[in-house]
Parts: sequence; structure tokens; C-alpha cells
Amino acid sequence: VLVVVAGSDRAAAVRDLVSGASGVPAARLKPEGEIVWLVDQAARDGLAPRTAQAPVVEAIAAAAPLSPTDELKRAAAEAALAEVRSGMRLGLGTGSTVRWLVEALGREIAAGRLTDLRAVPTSAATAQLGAGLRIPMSTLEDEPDLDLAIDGADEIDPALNLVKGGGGALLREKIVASAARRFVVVADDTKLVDRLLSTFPLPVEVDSFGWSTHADAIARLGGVAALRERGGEPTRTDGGHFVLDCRFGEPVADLVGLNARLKARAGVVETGLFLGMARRAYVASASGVSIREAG
Ligand code: A5P
Repeated sequence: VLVVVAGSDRAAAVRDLVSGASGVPAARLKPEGEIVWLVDQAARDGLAPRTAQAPVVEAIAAAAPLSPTDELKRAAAEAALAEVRSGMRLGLGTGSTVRWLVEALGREIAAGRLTDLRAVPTSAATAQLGAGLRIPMSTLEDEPDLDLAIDGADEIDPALNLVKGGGGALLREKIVASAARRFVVVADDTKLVDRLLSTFPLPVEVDSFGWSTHADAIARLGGVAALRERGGEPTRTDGGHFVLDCRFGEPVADLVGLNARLKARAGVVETGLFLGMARRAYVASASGVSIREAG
């Protein structure tokens, strides 16, 4: 689906929408955070934004039926709300699954059912969405010890090892998950795999300086690295880095070793391998949401 806005000036378009200047009554719009999220998602999907289509935002946001996959994402995220208690310091992940959790948190806070929460976002997109939904947002400087972090995943193996980084937020996601006493994953069942890296390339976040040297090194490790691009330009993470998406033709037997070899290289900032970090996963399938525990 999606959306929207902006000509060349996203901020102005969001402002127009939120203020009602686009012709959509502000009272009938989603909260600002949701609009910003939709706009960002549209940009990620390469849709040309047009202010003239602003009413489409309203229609999509308010009325469009969800795809079956989005229904599952929402079910998993809303089930994980059971993990959240008033007073928690909470790490909030990034992506189209966590987005439903953020929305649900916004609703719970607005209804007064969750109080005294502080949330540390793993990306600018989540920060905007959360702030627009009036979730009190914080930083690791102010909240260095998190009770819980909840995030999505691109692949989940039976031991709850993960591949992450499809949305490019892997570095901040790993920092936030590492700062949390408990790390929980939310996903639809298409993310389940027997072996990591069987369906999804490994995102590796690298400094832009000398990025191609890592591609060469990854080739020596049996992988093929593609620089992540959009519109012919390298994409940049929130930290300003490049991402290499690395496909391995053969199953990787030693993921710990691969992670260590990659991270030993000067200029490799982080990998999307989240090994031994997640304690629990909420996985939604057509038959309901199952809870999986790490071994
Ligand atoms: C963001 O960088 C990723 O790690 C996401 O958490 C992961 O890609 C899952 O995203 P979706 O929930 O959008 O599938």
C-alpha cells in the first residue's frame, strides 16, 4: 500500500497533513507519528510522494484492509504487549511488525492503562512514530538499563538466533537489545527458518570509507556482498553508514566465527547476526500466536 506526501519536502508535507492544510480534516487523520511512519515507508518503497494524494493517506490509514501478512504482524506485536508493565524502561525496535506494538502502546498509554513508561527507540522512524503517539521517548544516556526490548526479525532459527537489519537499523537495534535485561522478538511465521541465512542475506553495517574492501573480504569468506542502494545511491543508516547485504551460497556452519571475523575488520560497524540474545519470540501464524522460548 502506501501513501503519500511531500513533493520534495517531506517535512512540509507532513506539516500540511497534520495541520489539515492538505484538505484532510486533522481530526480524521492518524496521529502524527503514524503519518510520518507511512511517509517514510512510502519513501522506502520508492513511491513518488505527492501532496495532491493526501486524502489517500486518510483512506489507507483509516479503512484499508490489512494484508494477511500484516494481520499476522499485528497479532504477534499485540500479543507481546503482555510483556509490558507500567513503569518499564523499554527498548523499541524498528520495522513493520514493531510498528503495531508502538501503536498498541500509544493506545494503552492514552487510555491510562500503562503509566510511567520510558521508551528508547532503535531508529529515527520509531522515535517519530512513538513521539507522535505520545509515548514518552528517552535515550540510553538517560535510561542505560532497560527492562525489556522488543523488536522484529528477518529470520529466526529454532534457538531464537536472529538475522536482523532488513530495515537498516541493526546497529542501534543491537545496542538497545544489549542494554535490556530481556529481549523479545515479534514476527509472522514467514520469518522462521531451520538455518539462518537460508532465505535472507546478512546485513553488515560498514563505514562508507573503504566499504569495498569488506566486500572483497566477504567474498573470501564465501559470500557475495551487495551494497544496499536506493535510486542508484547507497542507502545510509541512521548512523550514516552503508549496508552490505551478503548472500552465502553454502549453509554457514559457524555463525559465531563468521560474526567474529566480520567484526574484527576495521570499518565493520556491526552485523545483523543476533546470536543468543532473544529469550522469547511471539510468532503469529494462521492458527494463532505461539510463544517460543530460547533453549
Ligand atoms: C530493522 O533493521 C530490522 O532489523 C527489522 O527488525 C526487521 O527487518 C524486521 O522488520 P519487519 O518487522 O518490517 O519485517
